[in-house]
Amino acid sequence: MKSFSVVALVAAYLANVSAHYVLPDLIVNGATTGNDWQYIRQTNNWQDLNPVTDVTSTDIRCYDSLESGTASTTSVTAGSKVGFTVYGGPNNLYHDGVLNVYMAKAPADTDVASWDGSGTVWFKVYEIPAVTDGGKSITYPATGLTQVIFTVPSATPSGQYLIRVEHIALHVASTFGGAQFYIACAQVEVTNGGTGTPGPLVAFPGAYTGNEPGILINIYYPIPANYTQPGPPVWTGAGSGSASSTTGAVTTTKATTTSKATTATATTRTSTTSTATATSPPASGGAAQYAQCGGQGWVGASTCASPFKCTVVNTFYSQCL
Ligand SMILES: *[C@@H]1O[C@H](CO)[C@@H](O)[C@H](O)[C@H]1NC(C)=O
Ligand SMILES: [Cu+2]
Repeated sequence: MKSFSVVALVAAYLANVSAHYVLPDLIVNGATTGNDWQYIRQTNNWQDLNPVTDVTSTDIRCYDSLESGTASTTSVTAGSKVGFTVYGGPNNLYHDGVLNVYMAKAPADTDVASWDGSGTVWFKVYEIPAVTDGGKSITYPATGLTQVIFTVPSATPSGQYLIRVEHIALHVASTFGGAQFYIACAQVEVTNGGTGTPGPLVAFPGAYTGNEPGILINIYYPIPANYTQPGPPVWTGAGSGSASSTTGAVTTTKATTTSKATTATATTRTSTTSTATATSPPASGGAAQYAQCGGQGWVGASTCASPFKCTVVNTFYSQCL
């Protein structure tokens, strides 16, 4: 958290007794870009770090109802890796829980910076479910992450998007409203996009009722024999058209705010090194540990790298375990 004042740091430190967190910085191709809340909408909990627990509130979308919405938009290449940093006490996704990343395309005539993300417009691009083994144990690969990194599907059409990350902490989720949602929304312009049709689409609020088996759950006893990840299946873009080349070009537009006047400093940084990122499943050797390897609609790799086995988690998701 780079731009916190000392007062804010102390306030945040005091709030840390309950081990909460925020996701304030965008990562583009492995590098943290801009300042805190520059490309990510400042969330209501930027100081107290408290989660959203009401899945029917509009704050389940981007958790920014009390903030003024001054984030900038930065470019990301379709097919490239994008992510969020984690700040809190400690600086990681501390609680046992699961993670989802959704994207939503702003209407063609609307600047994403002034778009609220309402409507049935969100599709899932990434998830990290809990891992179960029939009741002996349950583990959470998302827990402890200091950053969340995922690939923007190369078939994603070019245009302006919100990217919404949610970590669903399940440590007190055994009563209704107990699950804690740690949320952030980034503003990006996807370039070099493809011709896919993202879906299935859901709305926030609307995607969850709070009664889902993966949200209203006692994770301790009895140990869940299986886990159902909340939300629709991941859209990988597999099978859809994608951009002809991946150049790894990054264009960053920084809006530097000085007092009340806004001085827009356009900084264009184009990487000349070709860093074609592998977005398709490995041709040989199979998918990595924890990677998806099957499920309804899945058309990616169905084999796992040794020694992992493709294991059915639910109808929509099989995973290399
Ligand atoms: C486990 O699977 C059963 C049968 O499909 C389902 O009813 C239950 O909700 C699942 N439990 C969780 C925690 O997802
Ligand atoms: Cu907490």
